Amino acid sequence: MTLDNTRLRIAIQKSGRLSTECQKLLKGCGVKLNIREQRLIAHAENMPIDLLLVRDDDIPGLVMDGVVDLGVVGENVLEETLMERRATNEPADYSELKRLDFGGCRLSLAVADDFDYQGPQSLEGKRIATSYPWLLKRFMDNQGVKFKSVMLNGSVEVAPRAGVADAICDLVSTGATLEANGLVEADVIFRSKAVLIQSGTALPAGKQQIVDKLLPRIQGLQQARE
Ligand code: PRT
Ligand code: ZN
Repeated sequence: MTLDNTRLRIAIQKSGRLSTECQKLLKGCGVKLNIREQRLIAHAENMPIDLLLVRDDDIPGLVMDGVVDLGVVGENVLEETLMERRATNEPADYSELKRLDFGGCRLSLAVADDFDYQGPQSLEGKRIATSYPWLLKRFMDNQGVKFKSVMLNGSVEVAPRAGVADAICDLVSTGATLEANGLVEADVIFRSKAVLIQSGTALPAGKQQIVDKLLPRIQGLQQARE
């Protein structure tokens, strides 16, 4: 399957916490999808829309590089990518079309339940495991606290027990994962929801028309759920 550049390209998470809601959102907008396992691309049957099914971490970059026109991603991943790209002088333009009503979570500092946490200063000189080094650094810089970042892409919550770090900075929704690992939430550093973003460059008229059709439908769907 190939991509036709006259069709609106939307990147969504292939499988994970955002994928079901994203597909529901598109269906709710009247987009008929035929998503097959293992396929990277899905063509809408009734509108000139192609979906790219990818890892969530790749979505902001695909939008900012103009590889896709739209993307749905968590603000946590968006903001982290933005900070990294700005620091490395990579393209970082995009516009936010809509904050969505799913994917809610918070990025929080957490420590072992026997750690005497008196505020971010308690982490001075400590090792903090995270998948979000830029968001963590911004928060700690604002607090004037120096620390060592331990970059982990998964299993962040086991780092303190494994002796790899003194604290963690990870996503939390119910708090069950922290509790199961003997950790307590110490400070929230970022609150996130899923967002719909668009590439920074103007779209050709045909594609823009589709976006203008989708947006009020999304608005309507979200209002109906409120
Ligand atoms: O494979 P791919 O890279 O696409 O997926 P992923 O595993 O990186 O992401 P995924 O599917 O876990 O999450 C996608 C997005 O969902 C995140 O970037 C957030 O914007 C949002 N989201 C909402 C969450 C959570 N809630 C969440 N609870 N992402 C992750 N978690 C994890 C958290 O990391 C921790 O391991 O769930 C655990 C904590 O959950 P609770 O309920 O026990 O507190
Ligand atoms: Zn990911």
